[in-house]
Amino acid sequence: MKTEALFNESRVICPGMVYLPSFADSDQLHQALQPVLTASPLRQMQTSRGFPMSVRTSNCGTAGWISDRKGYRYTAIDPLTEQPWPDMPEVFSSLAMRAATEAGYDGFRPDACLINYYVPGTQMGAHQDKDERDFDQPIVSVSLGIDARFFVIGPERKGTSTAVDLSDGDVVVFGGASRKFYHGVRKLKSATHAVWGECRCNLTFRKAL
Ligand code: MD6
Ligand code: FE
Repeated sequence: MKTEALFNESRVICPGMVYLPSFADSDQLHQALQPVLTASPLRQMQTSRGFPMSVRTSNCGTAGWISDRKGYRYTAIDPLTEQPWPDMPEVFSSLAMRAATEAGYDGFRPDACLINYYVPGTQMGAHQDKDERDFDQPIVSVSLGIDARFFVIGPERKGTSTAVDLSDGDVVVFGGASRKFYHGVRKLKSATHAVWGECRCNLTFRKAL
């Protein structure tokens, strides 16, 4: 479904990575997220070294991304509840498909949505997303709540970074040449959002399996 564009202008951050400001309906996503988090609550996953991650995480969709002492992978079952991850709400998948199409990636059908919650002072170190099967599929990333500075480096961890300040409702589509670029989120500054409170929620939609 192609709808009227809600954003002011889109921008290519680096080859294959498209920024769609104010593309998402934050209130609608907030509402749809609540039953998901009741079914599969946010939790601090363990890194492979046994440390708790600073962000709190959950998932919805047929596959969910997890981290534990055995490493990173996608599972069909939530290890906390021992039940399948909650279904991906229709408003989530339709938004992700529209954003991918807008960015030039037609036919994207996400099966996994990783939900990350940040509070002020937390960050996400430089990493690559490479646990998915098909790197021809993009990742659609939705920023909700308080602002954060997202950075992207390149195919190597070392090097100069390009930063983008992401606000509530902003979407970044990450694909093509930049699909495996190192990226992360700088330490969040204190702020409060009217709906999301003192936190930032990032939804990343993937075709994992
Ligand atoms: C974040 N995002 O924005 C972290 N990964 O909180 C990611 O790690 C990310 O934005 C893959 C593709 C897009 C992303
Ligand atoms: Fe990532």
